[in-house]
Amino acid sequence: MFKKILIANRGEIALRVIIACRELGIKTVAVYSEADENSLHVRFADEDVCIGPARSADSYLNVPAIISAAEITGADAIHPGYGFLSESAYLAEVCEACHIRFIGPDPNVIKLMGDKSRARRAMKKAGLPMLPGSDGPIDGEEKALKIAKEIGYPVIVKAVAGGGGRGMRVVRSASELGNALRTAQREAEAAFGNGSVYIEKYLENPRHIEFQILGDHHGNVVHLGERECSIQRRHQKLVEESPSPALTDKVRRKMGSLVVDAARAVQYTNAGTFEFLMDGEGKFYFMEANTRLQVEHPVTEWVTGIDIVKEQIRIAAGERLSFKQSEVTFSGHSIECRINAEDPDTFAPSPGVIHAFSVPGGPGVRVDTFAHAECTVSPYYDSMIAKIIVHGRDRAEAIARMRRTLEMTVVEGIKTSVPLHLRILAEKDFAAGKLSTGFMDRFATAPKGSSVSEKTA
Ligand code: MV4
Repeated sequence: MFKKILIANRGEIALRVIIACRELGIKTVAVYSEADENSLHVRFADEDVCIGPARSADSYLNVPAIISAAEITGADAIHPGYGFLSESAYLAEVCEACHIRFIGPDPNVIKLMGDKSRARRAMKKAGLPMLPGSDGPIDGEEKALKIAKEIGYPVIVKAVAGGGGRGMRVVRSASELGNALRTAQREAEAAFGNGSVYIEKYLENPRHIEFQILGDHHGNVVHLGERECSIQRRHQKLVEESPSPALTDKVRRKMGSLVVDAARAVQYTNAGTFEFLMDGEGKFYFMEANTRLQVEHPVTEWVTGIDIVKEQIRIAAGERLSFKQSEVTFSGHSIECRINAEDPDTFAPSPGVIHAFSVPGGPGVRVDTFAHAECTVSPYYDSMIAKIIVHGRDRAEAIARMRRTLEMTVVEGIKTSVPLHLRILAEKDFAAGKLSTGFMDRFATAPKGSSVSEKTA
């Protein structure tokens, strides 16, 4: 087992990894930017190294600085968390060259899944259900028109290097296709330095359902069920839950086994998430695979009782999975609300100093956060300040638990999304489990000053 792990991240996820290391008896190294000197992840790590100025590009994305910090402190492994370098095949390769274990999949698998069009082909071959689309990147408007005509409008143009919604264009008729192609290519080139795009049939208001898997280095792969993440705005998830209200045990077993077979086909190791779109008839279509630990992993941990971060570490150290698929059981219902430092009506970021911070505990409540009274929410990073995760025997109990927890949450000094979450939970469709990626459209961005909830949450 590793003796010392460097955590190449900040905020709540750096703390989450430190928690797993402490329970496993592994020493930790925090890296931090000049903006994070007083953060809890620095306080609770055994050692810490400043890796640069506040800007992410100069610190949390600085591979030489992170590798140097690992070498200086003698860390055996690097956990990248999520975001930042978590899906960087380059970091994984540099780690390999420096004899530092990267806690994540093999660089070749990261590269495969990072190319959304290649991933599509590989996963189709491995047996996952797909929407009709181009078999590779589009070369020229003529071919695009031909493919779009075959699969039928609407279609969606997506960046090969994309994911998370950047460089996408929905096209509803042939007359729009040329412009959409050029715009998507230009956006993709600017955002990723790679202008390649591909085409898929566009599904209106689908559900977003993703399967969590774990694979070890001995050929064992298991799935930990699904998460429903349909409640999102501008490709930022707001509420996630497990199980999905739309799945039966039978469909979970069927989809789970398809995903496990597909992961095995590419020799997938460590933690992974396979994202699907689900249509109104309950049909699934593979969208993309994420080769990192995800923000919303706690809902899966709570319904399965499996500590995903500990498993990632054990797997990276070469241990076998300690359980079989038949030993993975699902119990109750878990919901996560992402609390962001933002205006609940305009969604504008609201960085600053938090003067008071309190989330009630009680049965079935978990809070993953770096926040505390008098801490600073920096404008340099993601606006998420806390994840509130609840568990109940069933979905109704989980919803009631989340509502009472949010009602008793105190955050003073900055605005937060707590009031928005209370409005989401109060929706009839939410209670009924009628979710889709269009759910948030009903909460149109209000003009500034038009709402009573513009006070501090
Ligand atoms: C789609 C889609 C409908 N049809 N692909 C958005 C993020 C990116 N990873 C893929 N996305 C979508 N791809 C087809 N063929 C709708 C979306 C989409 C979406 C997906 C998941 C969660 C929220 C979403 C919000 C808008 C669009």
